[in-house]
Amino acid sequence: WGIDGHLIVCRIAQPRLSKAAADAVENLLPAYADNDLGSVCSWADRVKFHYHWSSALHFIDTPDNLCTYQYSRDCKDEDGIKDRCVAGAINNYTTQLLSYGNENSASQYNFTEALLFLSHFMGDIHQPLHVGFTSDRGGNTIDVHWYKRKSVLHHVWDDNIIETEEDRSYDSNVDEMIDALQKNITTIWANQAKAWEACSTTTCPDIYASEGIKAACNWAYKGVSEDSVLEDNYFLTRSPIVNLRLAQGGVRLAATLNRIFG
Ligand code: DCM
Ligand code: DCM
Ligand code: DCM
Ligand code: ZN
Ligand code: ZN
Repeated sequence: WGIDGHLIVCRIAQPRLSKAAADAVENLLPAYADNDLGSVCSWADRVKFHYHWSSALHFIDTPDNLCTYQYSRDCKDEDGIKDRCVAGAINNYTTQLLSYGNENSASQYNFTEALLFLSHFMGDIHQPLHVGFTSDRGGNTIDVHWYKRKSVLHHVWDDNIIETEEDRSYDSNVDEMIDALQKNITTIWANQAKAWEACSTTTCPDIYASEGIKAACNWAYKGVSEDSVLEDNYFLTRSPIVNLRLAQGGVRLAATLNRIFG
């Protein structure tokens, strides 16, 4: 996701935290965040170049046209980095944060960075094209038009659909979009939201990634080819999927943090 997608995920998550998790997050956030997780939800994108190793942790490449995900096949050890994909990163930062508060762990990890990475990657794993095909780099090499403007399919899903929805439905105000999604989570999605949280361990990135590649095949790639013009028909049928994935990302980030700090 771009900046707004990540902001939406973190703003949905933070009010859903238990007292224990909210306290831990407040202690771990840098002072300049002013206890607003949303304000640092894109930190991981800004440090990609400085922490070069981290740039491969924002996505998973799956085999072209297979429309399936398997951890052992798709999240390999590469370039000296173990479990190099967004599902591996979620597992690793979850494990780090589970040792927060333990004696002797204080010097081992930077728990602030672990929280910021986990909060960001929980968003990215819910962007369908962050679990896309290998040869097109998750839609980055597919040139399209978004209405009159040049774009690439990956960017349509990171940013364009969200921006168009904000402009059309929320008077260009992202806070209004966040309010609307939060309202849906407690009303029409309330039963589903319980199921989104379910996870027999602390976090379940393999579930999120499997859903992601299915959504990529069924909605993101479907009907799109090089130089496709994507406009109302695509926007109106895909924006509900974007809304769902943003909501799932926020609910699951909160559920994961609640399990970690519970
Ligand atoms: N981004 C940023 N600064 C950078 C690189 C990326 O703010 N130097 C943000 C804006 C992009 C988003 O990251 O919309 C894309 O991130 P990704 O490429 O991980 O989806
Ligand atoms: N930051 C942090 N924890 C760290 C390193 C950085 O909270 N261990 C914060 C301080 C920076 C912010 O992230 O002001 C953005 O980082 P950068 O300036 O590298 O983009
Ligand atoms: N990306 C992806 N899959 C890839 C390569 C990149 O999902 N195989 C994502 C990371 C960024 C965006 O696409 O969000 C742009 O990547 P880059 O900055 O590497 O062009
Ligand atoms: Zn992206
Ligand atoms: Zn990212």
